Amino acid sequence: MGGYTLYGAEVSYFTGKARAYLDWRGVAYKEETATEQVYRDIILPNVGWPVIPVMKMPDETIVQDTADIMAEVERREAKAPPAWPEAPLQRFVSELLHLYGDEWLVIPAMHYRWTYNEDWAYAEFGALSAPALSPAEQYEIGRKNGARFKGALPVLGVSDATIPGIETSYEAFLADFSKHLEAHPYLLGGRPSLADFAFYGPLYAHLYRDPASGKLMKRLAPKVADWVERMQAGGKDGDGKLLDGDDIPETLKPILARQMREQWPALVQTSALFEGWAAQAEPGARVPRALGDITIEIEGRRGPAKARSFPLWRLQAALDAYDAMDADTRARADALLERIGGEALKTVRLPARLKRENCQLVLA
Ligand SMILES: N[C@@H](CCC(=O)N[C@@H](CS)C(=O)NCC(=O)O)C(=O)O
Repeated sequence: MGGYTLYGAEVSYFTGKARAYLDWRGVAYKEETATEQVYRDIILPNVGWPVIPVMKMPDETIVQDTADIMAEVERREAKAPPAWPEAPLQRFVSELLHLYGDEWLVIPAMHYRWTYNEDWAYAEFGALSAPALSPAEQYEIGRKNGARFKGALPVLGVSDATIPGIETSYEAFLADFSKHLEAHPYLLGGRPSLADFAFYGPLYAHLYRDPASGKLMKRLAPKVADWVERMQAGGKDGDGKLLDGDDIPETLKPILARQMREQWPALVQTSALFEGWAAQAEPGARVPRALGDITIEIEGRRGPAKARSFPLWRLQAALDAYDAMDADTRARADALLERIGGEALKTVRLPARLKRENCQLVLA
């Protein structure tokens, strides 16, 4: 049997997330750059669409989606402590922050990359796709490949109307996260867990590593840059434990409150469009990547975005964690939700369930 192989890229958000998890988990794996050849020979035939990261398991099974990769490695390795916190309120909060890191911090990550690091990104994209070519040839390839990613900006809701709000929000997020890091080395205490891996995707691959963005982070939030570096080193510097008593750090509440203000309304609009789509679809039908148009609002700036369906999948995981709680935990969760402006999560549910099949999101 072979070992684990992670196909991805240093510039890639979700490869960063998977890598941080694997390094913390301490499993032996190799990382291979997703060149054009890797897309052609491994990713497209097994996954069906061009996406990274993709993980080959020791038995050659191919897994896509970082949550599935992590869950599969957790299952195979059965190591302690687990990446998903066991305490029920911490698990729920982890899934909320997972949803935020994966599906909302992508907005500042992509905005800063393509507004302030565009040429650099083209060179990087070209170098990883065609490592043997000259820098000029790589730049041309990078422009072509990068166009697909830059093209995601309007889908995410990055526009002239929203950019000032995105920047205000990101800077405030950095301030809130810095305050948290003064009190705790990681999001839920003395070791990384699910939410840290999800935050690392944007905060490393784009917002730390892209040169102009990294400069901004180091200037405004050196503690966050330090967290990135500690995560990069495997996240082993804390006391190895999450907070006792299923506690949620006080300093996470401003971050969660921001998520409720900004991301929740987008999810509610997306869920309403999903309802219309699901009413016409059969179980097993592939959910379209976008379900229509929504309006997002960030720090008072409103603008159009696409109703991306994938965030509903992460939301379902968070709601499932809430619904699995016993009465005492639920009372603590409800008090937290009231504090962060998230009361709606007590009762609002997705109109239909989702599941994953063959690396795709489908109607359950
Ligand atoms: N939910 C997926 C997202 C993966 C993803 O969006 N990867 C990006 C690179 S960081 C990509 O390849 N995107 C191509 C696309 O969305 O078309 C995961 O967690 O693995």
